[in-house]
Amino acid sequence: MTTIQLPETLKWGAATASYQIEGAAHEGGRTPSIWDVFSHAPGNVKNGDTGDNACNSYHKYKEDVNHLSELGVDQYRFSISWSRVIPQGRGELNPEGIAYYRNLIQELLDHGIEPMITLYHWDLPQILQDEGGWEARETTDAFLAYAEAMFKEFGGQVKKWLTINEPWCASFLSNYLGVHAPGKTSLQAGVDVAHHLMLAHGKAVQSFRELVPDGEIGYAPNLGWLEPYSPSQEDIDACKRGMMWQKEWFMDPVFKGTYPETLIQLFAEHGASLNVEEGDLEIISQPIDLMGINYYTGSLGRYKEDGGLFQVEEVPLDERRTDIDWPIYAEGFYKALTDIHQTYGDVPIYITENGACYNHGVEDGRVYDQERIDYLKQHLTSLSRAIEAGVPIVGYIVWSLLDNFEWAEGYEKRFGIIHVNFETFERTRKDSYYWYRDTVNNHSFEV
Ligand code: JJW
Repeated sequence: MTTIQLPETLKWGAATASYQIEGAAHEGGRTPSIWDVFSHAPGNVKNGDTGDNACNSYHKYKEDVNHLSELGVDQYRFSISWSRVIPQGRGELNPEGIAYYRNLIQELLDHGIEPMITLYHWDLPQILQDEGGWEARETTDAFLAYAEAMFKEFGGQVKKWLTINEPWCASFLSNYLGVHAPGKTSLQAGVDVAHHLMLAHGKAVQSFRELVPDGEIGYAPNLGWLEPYSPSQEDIDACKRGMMWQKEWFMDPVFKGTYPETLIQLFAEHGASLNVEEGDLEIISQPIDLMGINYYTGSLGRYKEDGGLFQVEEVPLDERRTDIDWPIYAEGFYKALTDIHQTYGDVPIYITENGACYNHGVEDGRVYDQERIDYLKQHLTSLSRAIEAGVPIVGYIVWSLLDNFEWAEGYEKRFGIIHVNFETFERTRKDSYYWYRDTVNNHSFEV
């Protein structure tokens, strides 16, 4: 046995997102988001699942905070539903929506758990989508107004903030690949949405400095790792191009104030242009206090002439995959973290999401999810190596506290360390919950 020792100073957390857990879609003055509309349209989500009820955390948040408290984590990362707090997208605040988050925050603080708020975790008010959504530049100002209202309401108690979750998913996966809401399939829409999300991020950061001067803010891009299949320059370049879409496209503008030329040209060859106005990149490259990284998967990558936009094909390492079919590649986590540190410097990093999909059910009151424990051990071992290599990692937040609405995959795909029965909303702690509790309390685990 080997003991993997994490620093005593590392912050531990668990994460969720509003549309994935709250339910109560028609309660408390909430209006539909793009995910309500998308999930209710046939064919978009497996089994026709919707977030109407989800985990019912809108009503069960106290029980959830109790589970967090017994878990012993330092932080809880959750997101605010824009449609709940500003039902018309712009303008008036909804007191019932504000009260829900105020109560949740108070409950967390009463249990000694630090809240970390994500402002945009994909659930744009549908009323704004009807006006063009993130393709419209005006939406960045609606976001700014929403962000400012939240900073004013909650900035006194909440000091850790994230603007945008997984901008690659919210732009390209949602507007070019058509997999997530609003389900469009236009590269131009993907490019426009991506830029507007980053502009919205920058605008919010600017105003955060005045409204929450003692707080910390960042964003949470997702990335996978592609390891060249062979040492050939072709494969090396193919992997670089493949990763550029998630890495450089969403990080260069923030840390360098530029977009990668190679990709601008590639998009242009496919008929899409980048529409940047004077001053945009200065806004986007406002210094941030923390960088969120969401990491789940990686592969070998090999050059392929007809391998899509980037001429790369993924060659999974072996047969080990989670139940959502994503290859397990813990080594890629270490490589991604050291690579980002090398490319972008010393910004403090939170792992804002890492976790595994396994669909175990409850047997005699227990959930035997040893596979999830193994996944977490492997990834925390990579994290430990990255910390030893000097990557400034300050926190690790597991995805997810609860099984929940896994977007286009519906409720079938379970990422929680707590099992949820989606008929009764009963929670059952999995073996991984108890393993994570011990790891959090000991700052170490055995492999
Ligand atoms: C890519 C599907 C090819 C969430 C993807 C689908 C194939 C046409 C998990 N992170 O639920 C990425 N998640 O809310 C945020 N991250 O392609 C949190 N990325 O398309 C978790 C899904 C994802 C994806 C899902």
